[in-house]
Amino acid sequence: MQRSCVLVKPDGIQRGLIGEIIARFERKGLKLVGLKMMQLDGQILEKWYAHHKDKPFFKDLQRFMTSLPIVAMVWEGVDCIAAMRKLCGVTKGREAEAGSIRGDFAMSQSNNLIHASDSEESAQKEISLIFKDNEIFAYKKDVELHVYSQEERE
Ligand code: 3AN
Repeated sequence: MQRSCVLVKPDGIQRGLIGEIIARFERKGLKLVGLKMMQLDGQILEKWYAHHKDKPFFKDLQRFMTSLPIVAMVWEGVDCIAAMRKLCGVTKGREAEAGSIRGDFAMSQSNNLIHASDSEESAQKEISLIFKDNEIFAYKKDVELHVYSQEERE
């Protein structure tokens, strides 16, 4: 199964949306396999957003993401990365589809509540920046018998 690394960003925590966001992923049928609260530092951020390092908004992004705690999670499911991105909505909150997390709760392009990995490569990089191997849990969840067909589970 595929894994995605998700952050509830500082604005998501300040706005009391941790539970709402987790509930949406749980209801979808995704499996939570790692969870921690932490404060990111500049070093992690530079690696995390290496592709944005030269963008004009990078300094503000770095300040925003390291200013307050975040909640980091690893979720698992079939084609989890694309499914998560749909649930999050597009980057600019005020243009995000109604029904998505950003579409329902965000207006901003920078304060957009949540991060979700955009490819398998970034998911692997992001997970390894934040989680140790023993902080990711492999366990059975019986509801997956109903969430997926047998073919999809294999
Ligand atoms: P997404 O989070 O939807 O994958 P990315 O990877 O393009 O979007 O951007 C990463 C983060 O950088 C966004 N979540 C947002 O906080 C910030 N960001 C992206 N584009 C802008 C922009 N034009 N102005 C300010 N902040 C931005």
